[in-house]
Amino acid sequence: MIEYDDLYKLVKNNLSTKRFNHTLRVVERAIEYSKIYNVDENVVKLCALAHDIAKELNDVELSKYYNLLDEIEIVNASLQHAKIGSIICKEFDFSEDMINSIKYHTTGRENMSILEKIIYLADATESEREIGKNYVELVKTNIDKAMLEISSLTLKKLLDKGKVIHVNTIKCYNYYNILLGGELYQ
Ligand code: DGI
Ligand code: FE
Ligand code: FE
Repeated sequence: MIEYDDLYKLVKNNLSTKRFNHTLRVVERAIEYSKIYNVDENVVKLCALAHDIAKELNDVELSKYYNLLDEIEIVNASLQHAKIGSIICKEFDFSEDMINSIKYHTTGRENMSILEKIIYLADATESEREIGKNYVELVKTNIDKAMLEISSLTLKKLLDKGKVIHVNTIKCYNYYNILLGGELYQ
């Protein structure tokens, strides 16, 4: 598998300073969560570092992957980087679970692995996320409730803005809502 320092250089070269600094804050948050949930810190660090690797690819680079996108990803730029990033990560010899943590970091999905949840939630709760940063304690104490709260916030924000909703975003929200017995609104 790729070394952290090599991936660090690669990601740094592919992202703006602003986006790279976000990535480093996600790495920090993901390390915090990995300690609580006993997930291999090196694995978590690599996934957090790579999670937005495809965020700033130009249209020509993105177009190489268009045949692999579904009909919602095709029309929505903010969804493409997760799927395309996960394809790029195959080159780093990432495990299936690591690849999935990149693939589903934007939408989430039903029944996520602990690694997938850590990357999704570290991204949403990094220290400069205006609302998300308030959920750090919840992530540490009840990660599934945090999944419900964060996916609910995302869904509301997207609906308010009239965005197209990916089926995985809905599946994620419903899965954690049912898992918790619909407790969010009780
Ligand atoms: O890449 P980041 O900005 O760090 O964060 P992200 O990958 O979690 O999310 C990128 C954007 O994708 C964010 O503005 C929310 C949006 N998003 C998440 N789920 C959906 C979505 N956009 C649409 N249209 N549909 C979704 O289901
Ligand atoms: Fe992202
Ligand atoms: Fe991100």
